[in-house]
Amino acid sequence: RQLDNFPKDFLWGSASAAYQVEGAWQEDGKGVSVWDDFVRIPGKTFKETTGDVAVDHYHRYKEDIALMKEQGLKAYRFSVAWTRIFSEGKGKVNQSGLQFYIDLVDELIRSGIEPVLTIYHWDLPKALQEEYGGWESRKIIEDFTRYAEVLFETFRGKVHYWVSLNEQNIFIQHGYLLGTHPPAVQDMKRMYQANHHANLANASVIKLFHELQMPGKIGPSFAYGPNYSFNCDPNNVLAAEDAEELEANFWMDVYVNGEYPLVAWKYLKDNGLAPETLPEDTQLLKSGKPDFMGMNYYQTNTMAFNPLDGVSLGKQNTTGEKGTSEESGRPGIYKRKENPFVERTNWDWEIDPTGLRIGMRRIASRYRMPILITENGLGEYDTLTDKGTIHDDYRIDYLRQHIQAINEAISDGVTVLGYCTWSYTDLLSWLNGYQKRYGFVYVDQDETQNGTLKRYKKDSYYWYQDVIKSNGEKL
Ligand code: GCO
Repeated sequence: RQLDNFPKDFLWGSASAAYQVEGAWQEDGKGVSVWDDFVRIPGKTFKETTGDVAVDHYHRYKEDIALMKEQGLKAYRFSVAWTRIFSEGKGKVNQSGLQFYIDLVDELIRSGIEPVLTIYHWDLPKALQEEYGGWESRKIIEDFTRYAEVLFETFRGKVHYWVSLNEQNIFIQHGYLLGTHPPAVQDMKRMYQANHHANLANASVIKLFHELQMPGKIGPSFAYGPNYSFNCDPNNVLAAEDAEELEANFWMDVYVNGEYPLVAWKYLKDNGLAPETLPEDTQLLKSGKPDFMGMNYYQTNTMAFNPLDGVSLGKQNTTGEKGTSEESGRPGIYKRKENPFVERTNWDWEIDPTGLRIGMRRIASRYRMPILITENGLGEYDTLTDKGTIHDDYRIDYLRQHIQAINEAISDGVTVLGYCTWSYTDLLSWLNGYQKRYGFVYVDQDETQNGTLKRYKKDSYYWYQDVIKSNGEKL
């Protein structure tokens, strides 16, 4: 089959997040975030790693952007740390914190790189968590909207691509169900309530963006793992549909249509899990429709029927060893199984490029909206040779297959604005420390956080350079 070309203005990008790269956790008036706090609780992260220094992007952003420019990168997705703008989450703007992002954006623009700004990538101000329980209170809506407004005013006309919330489904489920992210709660009822407020906050910010007639586009980044049925047993097919309803449509339907999906809502009601809502909520949710769907893609989920006395939550694999993820699911509905048809990474993540194409088609046909791939990449161990090179052919293979899948999705009729690999430089993996590397640029930061922080280009850096130059022809 003859594939379509990538669009001429396709954004060949790469991504990062403030807490994972910046460091400088107490500099220039920055306040404390829930993550600054959480990583200090013994046993929460791999070998107690923190983002205090991370890869020191705060001081080395010029060097990092110079590498992007040399590579020919078209777009760089980064996030703003809320606590640099408002140290306590609200009140008076901290000008020196804001200045860092003004300088960063200016440097990107000077280098011909389109900034893609993520407003929230999980680093909630600790002050708001303490004052009113963060996402568990409706007060968050006003504070989050004010914070976004400052960014809109500051970067109007400079930043044209905005991501509202990054992976709401992940930070909510890890924070309130699995307990592996702050605030480390394990309570489904509270989870759905916090999630409802996040939906409202998200809609409020998108609504404001449109009211202000901001030039550009805004959308959330959803961590989408399309659900497969384990086989053609109708009970397993139903399980996969239920998983799609409760784990995917449950978020994306609200973003796009302002309404929870039918089957999921009934399930929540019947199980006493439905969030409290106000009559005016629907109107707000409906007035915050995104311009695109940001899709973070790593893997798919294979689902089978789960009996009432079956598995519930599984343990998260943070050890870095293969085969340590346990089955997990919802009793009476579905459970996750290993997919026998795909390979796995060293962190037990399934490698499934076709799943990316399937997910993109589902989004495009259900919501009729353009997609920006805001994350996709391979977390692996890398070896720095004596010559200062890194031969990461496994990463090249991974990215090549996924770009191919995007090309196929485009040829299927999906509108795609761009592709941001995760990540640009190596960075802190929230729970896996610095050994799990995703970047094109290797950073000498070891497990004990005693690296030189020196940057080295991996083989994938040069490979992506050619991909960009040829607009996806040379894979
Ligand atoms: C990790 C994760 C992250 C996420 C990203 C989500 O290893 O910690 O893969 O890097 O992909 O932060 O938006």
